[in-house]
Amino acid sequence: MPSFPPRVFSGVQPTGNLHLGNYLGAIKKFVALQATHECIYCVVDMHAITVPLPPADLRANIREVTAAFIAAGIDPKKHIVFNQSQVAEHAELAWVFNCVARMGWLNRMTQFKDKAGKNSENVSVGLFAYPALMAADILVYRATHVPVGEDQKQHLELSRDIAQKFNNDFADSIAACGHGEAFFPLPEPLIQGPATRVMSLRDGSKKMSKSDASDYSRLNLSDDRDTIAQKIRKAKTDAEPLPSELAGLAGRPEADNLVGIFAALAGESKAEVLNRFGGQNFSGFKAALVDVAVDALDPIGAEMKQLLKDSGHLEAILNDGAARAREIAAPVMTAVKDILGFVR
Ligand code: AQP
Repeated sequence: MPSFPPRVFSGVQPTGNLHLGNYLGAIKKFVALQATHECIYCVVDMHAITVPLPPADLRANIREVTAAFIAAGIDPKKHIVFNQSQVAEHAELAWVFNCVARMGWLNRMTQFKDKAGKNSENVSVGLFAYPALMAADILVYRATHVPVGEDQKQHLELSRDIAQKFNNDFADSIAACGHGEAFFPLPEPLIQGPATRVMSLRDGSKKMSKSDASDYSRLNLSDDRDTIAQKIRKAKTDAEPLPSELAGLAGRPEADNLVGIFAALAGESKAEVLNRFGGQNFSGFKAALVDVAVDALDPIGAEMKQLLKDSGHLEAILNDGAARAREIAAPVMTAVKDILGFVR
């Protein structure tokens, strides 16, 4: 496989209730990667319509995710922040990938099974085809690195399979069109750290999620100090004190989750957190967790509120980002058409 210039791409769905899991699993890493990589961050609104969403909510959510990106520290001038539907090449390449990906591959996607549940005959075709669109999002920029939470690992593997199959199926044409041995890189997931899968505050076996009916299951980026404090105080725990060693977290999903959240927010390892709090009961630990959570989230929430007062400014950021994203995506899509044999 030839080497491709490093480029980061990732996205967040504008489906409302942006939460601590989205922040620690994705957005915080987006911010850090800006120092070392060229980054493209996308509000993936076309993914958001795979489930029913009222247009007014979608519009508000797109602004909310944009505001969260900027408030968390993404620089839209140095890097690219844009909205997926404003760059038509995502949809164009997704169709090509629908014809590259195999039904059997998509049938194995656990997120589809979770989201469709018993209702799989009635969910949208888009929900099923979601991972092919996600592959197009990444590969239309020939991105090499994708920071995501643990839940997206399987979709990333599928993106690599699609890229590999395209490179294999069209190898002769790729070479004949002057693109060498491979047209698409195999994108690498970036999933590290203590909070790659933040769990619900109400149930340590369930992922913290935007769609959980209970607002107490998550810390939203828009929560104020009092709400953050109240949700942490009410978070489910067990009756034992915190262990001093990592092994003591086994079989204690709620304790493990809160320690992981503390570690990620404080920039420590879970072992360091246990070193400090091992043997203590949850009330002292939760009070310290409130402090680190408020320190990390409150400035972001406050800045989001400010930014959301000026939707014109947020839209200008998205328009500028879309124009710059298109400059990268359009020649990639033109090359894909030539490789496929489309007549332009
Ligand atoms: N609980 C989580 N822990 C760590 N990372 C998470 N992410 C989501 N939940 C967690 C990461 O956040 C990024 C954006 O996610 P998304 O909005 O595109 O979609 P999602 O994974 O479907 O998010 P939700 O919050 O769970 O939404 P619903 O309830 O609609 O399913 C991704 O990198 C994701 O890994």
